[in-house]
Amino acid sequence: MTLLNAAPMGVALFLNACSGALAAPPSADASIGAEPIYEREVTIEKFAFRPAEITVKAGTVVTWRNLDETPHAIVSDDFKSEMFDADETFSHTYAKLGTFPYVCGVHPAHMKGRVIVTP
Ligand SMILES: [Cu+2]
Repeated sequence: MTLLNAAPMGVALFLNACSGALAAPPSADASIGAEPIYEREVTIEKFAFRPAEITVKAGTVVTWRNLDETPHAIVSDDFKSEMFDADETFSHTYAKLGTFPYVCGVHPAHMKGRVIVTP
């Protein structure tokens, strides 16, 4: 007779343990989702930046993707990339407000672009 009483008790404890374990993760996910991450991509194609001018919010990660067979590089007043080859990328985070021109370090005379950073 005591065995019949013991079984439901065990099931109840098991369910409580499960719901307790499931309760924690959703709140953790919500705090991660609260901070948006801005990303923009500029492609390098036929020795040109496309688009040559972009406007982004402060904190945006801009990624240049080289679609040419030739290596290119991004050179700005604030930073300078290594040369990167076909299908490779280089990323820079624009934290400060302003207008930031850049050129290709390999072909500076005719490969120019700029990033405008707004609040
Ligand atoms: Cu170039």
